[in-house]
Amino acid sequence: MRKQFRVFGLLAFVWMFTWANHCFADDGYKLWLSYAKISDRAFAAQYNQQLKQIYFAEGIGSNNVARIELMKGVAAMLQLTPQVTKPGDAGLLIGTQKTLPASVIKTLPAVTHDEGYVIKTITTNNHKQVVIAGKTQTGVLYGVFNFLRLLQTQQPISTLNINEYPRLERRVLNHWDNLNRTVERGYAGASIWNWHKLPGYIEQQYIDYARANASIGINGTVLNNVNANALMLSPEYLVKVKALADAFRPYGIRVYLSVKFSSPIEVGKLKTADPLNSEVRQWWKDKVDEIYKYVPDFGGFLVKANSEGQPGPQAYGRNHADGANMMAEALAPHNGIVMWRAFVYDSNPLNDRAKQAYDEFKPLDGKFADNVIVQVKNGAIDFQPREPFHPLFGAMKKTPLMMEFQITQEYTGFSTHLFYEGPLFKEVLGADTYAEGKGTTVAKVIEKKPHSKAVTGIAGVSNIGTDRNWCGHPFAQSNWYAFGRMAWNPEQSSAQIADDWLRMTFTNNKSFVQPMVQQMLQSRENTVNYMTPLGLHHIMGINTHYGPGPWVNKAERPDWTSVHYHKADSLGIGFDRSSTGSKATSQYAPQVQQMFDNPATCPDSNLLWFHHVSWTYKMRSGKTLWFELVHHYYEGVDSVRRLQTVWNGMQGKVDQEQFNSVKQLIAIQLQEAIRWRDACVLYFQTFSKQPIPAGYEKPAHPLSYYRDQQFHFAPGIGGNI
Ligand code: GCW
Repeated sequence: MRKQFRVFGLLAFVWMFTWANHCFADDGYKLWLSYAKISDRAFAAQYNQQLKQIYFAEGIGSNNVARIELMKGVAAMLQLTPQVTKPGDAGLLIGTQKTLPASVIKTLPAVTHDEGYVIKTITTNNHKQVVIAGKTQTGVLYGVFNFLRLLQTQQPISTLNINEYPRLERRVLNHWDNLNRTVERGYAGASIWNWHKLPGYIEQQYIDYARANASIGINGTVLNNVNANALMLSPEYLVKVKALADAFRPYGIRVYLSVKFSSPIEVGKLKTADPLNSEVRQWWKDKVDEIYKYVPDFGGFLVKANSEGQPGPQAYGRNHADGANMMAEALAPHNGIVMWRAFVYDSNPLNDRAKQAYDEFKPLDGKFADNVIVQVKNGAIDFQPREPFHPLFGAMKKTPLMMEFQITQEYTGFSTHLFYEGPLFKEVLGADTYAEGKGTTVAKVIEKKPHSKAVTGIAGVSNIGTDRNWCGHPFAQSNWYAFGRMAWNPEQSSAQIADDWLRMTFTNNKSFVQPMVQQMLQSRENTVNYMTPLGLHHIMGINTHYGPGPWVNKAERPDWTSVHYHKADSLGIGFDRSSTGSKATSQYAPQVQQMFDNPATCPDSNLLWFHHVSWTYKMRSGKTLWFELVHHYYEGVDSVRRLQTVWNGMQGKVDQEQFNSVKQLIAIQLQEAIRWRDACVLYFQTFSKQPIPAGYEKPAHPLSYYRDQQFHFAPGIGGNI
């Protein structure tokens, strides 16, 4: 009997232990806001001391989201419930410039930007106080999140003097979410918008989404796919949009919608959507007035027109400015804006699709209404692992331009590859357009207002879905995070952002953070190497965009094939966009044009983007192009192996569930990297007729094996639903 009890007791213990482990395991849902308890007592002491008493100025009541967040973070990290007190006693004071005591305000620099804030350590009557002061409540919220970040990343508190403001006004996520909850190019489950249960049911995930966005300064969200469904503008859906807008408002987040250009026909039952037709114009005005009744601070429209089969003004002989201005006229009385996309290639397949956006938009420079901003993808083809910066950034001096990055990893390994996008964002934002002389970086172009009423902004195509960890891959969260941080200030370094993110998400343990920052920084180049080195692009599997497909030679349009882009033949490989080819280089300022135009000055990383180069061409390294190409493909795979070794050494330093998740994903990434490498090297070898050099491992299968592989139901296909 006794023995039985003992066995039972032991089993119960084991069960409880497993259960406890399970409960406390980190499944990634908390993102970078995990607020883990600070174990370094000496460090925690200074915060504990300072945060015993907090003063919240008028307007920051117990329902205020900044206050709730602060109390939650402090309780979790410091195990402390601060006392709410009078200004004089407080170690921490929080309020706006108008609501904090004048004696405190006079010690602070003025906050001029609406979303700006200061965090400053001051000394009052011999005791130290920390003040968080915003110009508005949104500024206060951003200040609180910054303060929590200091605590999460274990920064000292004794001499704070932070003065922050966003460099770009509209920092927006673009969801390519369809109404049936599929997500175009989404790799993290279904759409988080549960349209069926809205407006009645507000999921906790909506609130956590808003918190996460506010914590990195994102202040807008376009809820639906740019391949838009006209139903979105029907009262049935607008009431749901209102429910989401109401949930996001306390977090400083505005809602925008993608609209279908032909909505007047589909929803309004008109015969035309011609932007110069007066009935059509009136329909848009009425529709916009109706939207503002639901959502008084509605942000505006995002439009994909005359692109990939989407309707647009060109069907009526009108141009993009005619289309955009019609919507702008309807939105202007409400201070709404139009984000009109420059990702266009519809009409006739041109010899070089990379040129089409410039050709269509450059002549319209200065013709857009004040509240229109043209949204330009970072490169001229389509979110490839590397593209030279889009020539429009140096070409539209009178038109505000908005950057569009793709956070979701359509072309960079879906949600199985560890690909930190910070360096990609940085490379584009830091590229010199020479538009107004040396130093006119893309960041400066988008930050500048070409006219006094211009709006500035940046968009990121979201990688968020219903997966428990939001983004599919634990490290994919870093891309959402980095997008927000860089949207706030493009000058920040990718390394610093990665460092903060790792600390906030996993641990402050240096032996984890330092090597993983290096791996994150390297990860982008790894993928470029095993997918599309030296300026290769658009050689992925057709439609799904999954895996390698350099052999794709048949599609509805020539510019959806791979052979159109790599142009490999017996002489060499690459797309000649120089002055001897498609002349796409002429769309850049003369300094940039000259650099790209000449293979001797064109960086290796973009060589095959701009030039058709002979297999025996001598590269800077001294190797021939063929060997250089092979070397990059192999280096790509080797670097993933190094990543694997580093990660395997992290067991025990991070949560076990997170560790296992990343470990499994890296194993998949490695397999896929090898497939990319072997498929591409074997395929290009049929043209170069040269060997894979000795010392490199031989591909495991013949080329036909890779060509014949099929992948059913790869995620991310969608559109117009
Ligand atoms: O990258 C391509 C994608 C399409 C997408 C399009 C766009 C939303 O393959 O799925 O459609 O770009 O940006 O409009």
